[in-house]
Amino acid sequence: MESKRVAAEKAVEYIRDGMVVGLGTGSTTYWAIQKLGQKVKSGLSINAVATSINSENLAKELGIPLISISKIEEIDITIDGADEVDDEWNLIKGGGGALLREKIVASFSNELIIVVDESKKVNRLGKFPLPVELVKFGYEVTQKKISKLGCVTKLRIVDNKPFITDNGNYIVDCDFGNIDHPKDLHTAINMIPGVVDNGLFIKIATKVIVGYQDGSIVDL
Ligand code: ABF
Repeated sequence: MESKRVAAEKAVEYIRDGMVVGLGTGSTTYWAIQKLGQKVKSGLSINAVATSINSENLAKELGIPLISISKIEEIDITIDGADEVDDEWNLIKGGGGALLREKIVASFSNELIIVVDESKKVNRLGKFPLPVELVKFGYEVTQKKISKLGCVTKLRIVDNKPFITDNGNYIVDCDFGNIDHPKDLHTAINMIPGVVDNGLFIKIATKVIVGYQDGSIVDL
């Protein structure tokens, strides 16, 4: 927890009065949202856009003002987590099931700060199965087409039933093994009819902050 918290709280140091802030999803970003809540209580004036219902509810609990994404043109800084970060800052995200809204919010953001603990840093993506969001209609065939790209796919099941994203879709977790060409794979997956998006985030992070158990951080 310490390594996640120190990375997340370091990211909050970049937030200034008047900013529109993207709130990511997951247990690392949880600490950033907690810190933002404290700073809002001491007078920081921001408007936040959440990447999931969970993060939205946490922000509401902490009194962080929220604004609908339909009301803004751009986001100053988004703070979000990741499941894997490679040396070129390509990411695997979506372990928390929020990849679609995370990618939309990231695409609105002038800066995307990724906060992770040291376990997320990898030389090559792929140890973590790649989450892919797909519509329910014909998902069995869509899932088969994804597996033909060279992976073992598993429909995400939570509490003995298919996980449903905040957008009403399914998630399949795809084990490709090592992903040597993430950009090409990202394109190939998203070309499959029925796929909404996938958890590969290709070089859109503008900063990566890694936290370590001893409380140290590397702010890349
Ligand atoms: C979220 O952060 C998800 O995309 C990703 O799965 C998660 C990482 O989880 P955690 O911060 O809890 O390790 O953005």
